[in-house]
Amino acid sequence: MQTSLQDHQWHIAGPGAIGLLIHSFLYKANPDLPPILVNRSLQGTFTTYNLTNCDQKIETLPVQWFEKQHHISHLIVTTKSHQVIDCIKALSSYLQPDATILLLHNGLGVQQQAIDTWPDFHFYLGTTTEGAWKQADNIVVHAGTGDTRLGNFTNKQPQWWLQSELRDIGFMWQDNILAQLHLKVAINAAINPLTILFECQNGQLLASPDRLSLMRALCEETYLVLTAEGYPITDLVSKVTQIAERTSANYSSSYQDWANQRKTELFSMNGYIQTLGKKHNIKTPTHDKVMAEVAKKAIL
Ligand code: KPL
Repeated sequence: MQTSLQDHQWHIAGPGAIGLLIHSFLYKANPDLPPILVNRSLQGTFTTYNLTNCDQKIETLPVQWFEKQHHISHLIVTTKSHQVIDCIKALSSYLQPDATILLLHNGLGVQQQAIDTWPDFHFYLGTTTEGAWKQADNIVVHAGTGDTRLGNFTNKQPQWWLQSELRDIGFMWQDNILAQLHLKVAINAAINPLTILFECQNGQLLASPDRLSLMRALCEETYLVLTAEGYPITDLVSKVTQIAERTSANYSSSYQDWANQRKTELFSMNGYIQTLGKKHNIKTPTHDKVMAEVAKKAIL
């Protein structure tokens, strides 16, 4: 008999805004087998949360929390990148030996580390442009509809249910997810640290020649490094400029981390480019300088 999403109980680790948004998609797709949230201790103990969308429609959804007797066969990790490895470690005795794990976080580097550490789990990598934020611990605002794309390291077709059933909750399969993730890192590495350095919204990076020339220098180094790694990104400067224009009123995720005294994810953005630079013997002086400056004010 074929299995489907409806037969899998998903666990979600990292109930931030995106984690709860995915919880709501899964819950609505199959209320009979509701997803389970882990990390109770991190996020309080609410039993329902409100999901509000741009039309101000409010839905109240119930929460089922992880209990120690649960076995985890399907896990979505939406924590910050630096929490992923510890999160999987903490859950490892509950995870089935062949568990399916979707990693949905910013940046790169951690995914490879997870695959190397747990070769028997089936890891999938993803990226989302859904816009969501938390108004309070138990209030999620779905601020903008986006895409969530998934793929894997080997580019092999996924188990059929993942491809067909995750479509129910708006997830799409992406054949070359690594190219997509490298493009995202290249964009983040040119925007995110500069928004902390200049304490500004994304669009304000385009407003002065000094900021623009730093952004260009970051792009040039990133281009060389990613080309050596097999991901040449043509017209990176115009891609970055377009994103900065399109998100001009946004404060980048790293800016928000810094402003809220949280650790940033820059180590898996610019830090990833620096690591690849060392691997390919390509110097990255602008990344080094920018990271050193950011380190004076933010937790990297
Ligand atoms: O992904 C982003 C982030 O803030 O992390 C960008 C694209 C820069 C939008 O703010």
